[in-house]
Amino acid sequence: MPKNMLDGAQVIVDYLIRQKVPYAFGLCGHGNIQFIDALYERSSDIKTISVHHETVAGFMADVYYRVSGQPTATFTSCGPGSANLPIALGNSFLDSVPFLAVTGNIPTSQFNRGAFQELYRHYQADFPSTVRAYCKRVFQPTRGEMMPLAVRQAWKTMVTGRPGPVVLDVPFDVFREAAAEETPNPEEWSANISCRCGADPEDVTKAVDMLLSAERPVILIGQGVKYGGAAADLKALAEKLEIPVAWSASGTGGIDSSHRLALGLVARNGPYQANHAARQADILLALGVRFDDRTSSSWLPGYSFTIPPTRLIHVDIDPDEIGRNYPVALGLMADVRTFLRQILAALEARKDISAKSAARTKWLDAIAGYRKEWEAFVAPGFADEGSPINPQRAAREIDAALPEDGILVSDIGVHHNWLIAFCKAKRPDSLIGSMGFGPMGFGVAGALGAKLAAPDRPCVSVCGDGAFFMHASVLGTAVEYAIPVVWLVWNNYAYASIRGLQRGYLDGRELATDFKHPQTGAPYNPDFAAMARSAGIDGVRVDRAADLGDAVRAGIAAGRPYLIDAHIGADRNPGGAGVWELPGLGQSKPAIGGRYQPN
Ligand SMILES: Cc1ncc(C[n+]2csc(CCOP(=O)(O)OP(=O)(O)O)c2C)c(N)n1
Ligand SMILES: [Mg+2]
Repeated sequence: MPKNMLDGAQVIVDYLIRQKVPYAFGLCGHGNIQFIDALYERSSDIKTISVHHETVAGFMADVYYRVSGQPTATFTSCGPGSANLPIALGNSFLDSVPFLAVTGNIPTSQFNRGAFQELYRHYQADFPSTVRAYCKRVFQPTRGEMMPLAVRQAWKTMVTGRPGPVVLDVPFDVFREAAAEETPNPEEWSANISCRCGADPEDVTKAVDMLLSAERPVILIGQGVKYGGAAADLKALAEKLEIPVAWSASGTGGIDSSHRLALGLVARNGPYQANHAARQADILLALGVRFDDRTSSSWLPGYSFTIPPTRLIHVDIDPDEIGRNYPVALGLMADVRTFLRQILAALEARKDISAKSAARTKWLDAIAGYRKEWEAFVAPGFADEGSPINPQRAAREIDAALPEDGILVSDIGVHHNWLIAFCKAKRPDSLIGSMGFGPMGFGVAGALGAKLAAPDRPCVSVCGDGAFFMHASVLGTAVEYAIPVVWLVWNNYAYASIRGLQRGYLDGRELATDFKHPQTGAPYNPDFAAMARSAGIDGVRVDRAADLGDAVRAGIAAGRPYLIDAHIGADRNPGGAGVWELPGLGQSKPAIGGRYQPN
């Protein structure tokens, strides 16, 4: 290599450092040892975390971003090593979270020869086809000198517009080929690009007119509010116009749940006041929301929404999401925060605002009535002292034990449904979950990424027994890197969310959804607390609701990795005012209220 030349791997690592990436998460293989060597060279500038399953690396990178706003990178080998990654890529892609996945591939000189771990039967070195549907873009530089362009374009694609994970697939020889004398300058290529586009000023006026003329307005917030840093402006608008705010599961925490205007989750398992207000709204201002089936009661009118006659103002950075599922009275491609600031500025010039806000009393009083009905409906669950622990009570105990700045990372399953229904998120990152792809293991591994992103904040993973067993390797990673997270294993001896579907939709024909001892038929699981102890981690078992909060507090106070094996009842699902349909199998029924039919 000519003097002063950086090779392909060095260009990537140097560029990551210039982009202030503090961590690379990954797992070795022959296909990426040269990349790891470049990380070794720069180990005082970027820290390498070696995990025990590639998916864990992706989930850590994902949640690191959700907490810190800083994208990081993963590294995986060729063939199976990188083939373990698409679950994490899909998760981040659907939830619009960026990370750079550096995947190894076979040497270009061996393309299409069927070398060890080459996917070649449709196209040479064909990892890009594997991940095409799972990420925002794939780059595959095939010569060293292509690397500077690939790495800067990959980064820019990842962070601009609607963010998402990008794959940089690097053939073996390209890691070591001479690439450049210096890396591209992030100041020139991505740091100064802003995607904070506003809406057309005429449309801003229309939106203001619609909001001011509304009698029953509701604001619905999604992830765009959280990741767009729009929480403060949202609160300002809600308070200025006295408009109640509901959220999709992805928008949880975009407004403090205990704010007087906060309605709660709109979903099949959402509270009565949130669904019943959203479906009666005359104007619905949707900010950075996707209107997926779980938010929308499977798009069945009258449960979560009734659009039309509700007139929808839908604002999103990605126009593909506007008009995907509901017709719009006003669809605006814009950054949510910029849009909110435009609206707030436009309202300054309007005179009649306080009269309009005061006229909202009737609507807010009606909502207060719905809230009362809901609170009476759920009250018994909070008082249940039974064992195994009532799941609604469990959600409340866990939530109450977390301090103001605590971060709860949820996994996927029935526990997630309970958490999003009953945790009172205070901040945009109080309750983190995977909302689009929903892979088991997200919360098990993601909590490690959260803790690295916020070392001073308590980070608790609440995960199913199924998912924890699937990804129990995280215990080793927490020990090896001294990452003091708390795992609360929501132990119900089953893939309970799916067993619930068999019970609800298939006349109780249960198969392959619970964990049983072969001889006795008794519920079976490994002893998770003992498993943790075998890894050098404190592990405790909890059977009583009254002990759950103390266990969480003790885990947080330990300052070391900690596991709580919590025995929680499986036979309940969180009921709400919405429904969910599995086409062909039927619809669930709302647990409170019915279908709203406008006059
Ligand atoms: C990787 C992956 N495999 C399968 C599923 C389908 N699935 C969704 S929830 C669930 C059950 C999870 O069981 P557990 O972790 O014990 O959580 P629980 O529902 O019991 O709270 C399954 C199998 C999934 N989402 N992700
Ligand atoms: Mg379970």
